[in-house]
Amino acid sequence: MRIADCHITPVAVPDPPLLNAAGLHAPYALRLIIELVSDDGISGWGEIPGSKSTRAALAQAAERIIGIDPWQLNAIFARIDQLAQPDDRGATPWDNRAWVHVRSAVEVACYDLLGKATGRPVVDLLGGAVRDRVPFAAYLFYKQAGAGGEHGFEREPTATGWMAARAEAALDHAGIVAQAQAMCSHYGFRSIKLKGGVFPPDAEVASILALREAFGADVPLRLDPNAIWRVDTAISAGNKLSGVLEYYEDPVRGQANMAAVARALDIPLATNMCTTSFADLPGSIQQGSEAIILSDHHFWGGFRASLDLASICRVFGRGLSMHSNSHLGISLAAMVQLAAATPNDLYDCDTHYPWQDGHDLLVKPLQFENGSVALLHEPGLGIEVDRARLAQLHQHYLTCGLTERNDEIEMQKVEPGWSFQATRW
Ligand code: GKR
Ligand code: MG
Repeated sequence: MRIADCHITPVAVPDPPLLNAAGLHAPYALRLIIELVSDDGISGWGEIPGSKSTRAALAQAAERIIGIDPWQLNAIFARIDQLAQPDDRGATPWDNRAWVHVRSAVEVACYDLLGKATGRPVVDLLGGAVRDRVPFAAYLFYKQAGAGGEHGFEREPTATGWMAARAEAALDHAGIVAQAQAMCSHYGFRSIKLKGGVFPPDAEVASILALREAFGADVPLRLDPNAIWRVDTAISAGNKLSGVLEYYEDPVRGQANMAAVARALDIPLATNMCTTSFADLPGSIQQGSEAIILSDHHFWGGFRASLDLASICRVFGRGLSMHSNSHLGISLAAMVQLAAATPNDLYDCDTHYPWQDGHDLLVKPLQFENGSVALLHEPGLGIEVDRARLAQLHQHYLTCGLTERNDEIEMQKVEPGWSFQATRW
């Protein structure tokens, strides 16, 4: 079997006006969909974040892998490595590197292809399942009232039963609690993460305390200010949340700062911003900067790299959770196959999927039940892509005018003069 063709389709998916440390989500989240076609006509799919630079890198890689046997992942990665340029994740909450995403897109699509060619689910190609369902956490966001673009996202009844979660956003603890209740009752989530770094720290601490009061001690809570707090701020907020947070995600920037916060608090620290590559791991272990790493196959470079990370976490006694950006069902299916093959105890994984629910490009979108998604046992990722939907989302891409994620610019549209600060409070 050979890779005979590769199609890369940029898509734009409606996204609500979610706030974070870097500003505001645009009305559309950008993703790249890759389809590898084998010489015997089998398609393998992958999905990654969709910036212009990543698209250019993926197009270069695609040319170099035509004609290779998709089983030869080492040879495929060697070809990608010949092209790869050093790149930087940047200071934003999301990861701006192109080449880790390219490796992930190609590897996931190859695994989907190989699974289909052999009649086995990807999880079997990764060593077999250690769990049959993968639990996820509710992912709460403060929202910007009135933003959200022309498609009138707030009016689309795409996730019936939890419109409250999509209603007015404000610094309103009751609103955050209502969002959590709606999301948990619709999807059955049993843990909750609040995206912070938006309002002054005491306000976000108050939101967490309101969630604790509403949900009780049995529902684990997490807060993620995306690294824009100072060490003293993070320690003082952390002291108010001791015994309340399951983990404290990237309260500050950089391993040395994370280590200082970790030493001062009895709450485990987690990261998807300060330890994000294999090169970062020695520093993390030496300094003790975090107890939990949020893996993400999109930016650790694929399934095998994520399983390598999982092994290192087991050796060094680090916990493992899973990070997410706005995504569609191909990514969700890949996350589920990977989590099912990961032999670590896993914290409930992150997913933005509820914010994209109803806009998916799968013929049969994956379903959440009691907060978890069942592992699909069909060949490959177990999914079928709806080509008409794919074409529609590509059409959104062509008309929406976005080619890069830039939450700062979106924020400036509603608050002129607003600027992203790497450390704000
Ligand atoms: O979607 O606004 C967002 C998040 O802040 C995202 O960009 C982060 O990468 O979810 C992420 C996180 O856990 O830091
Ligand atoms: Mg995070």
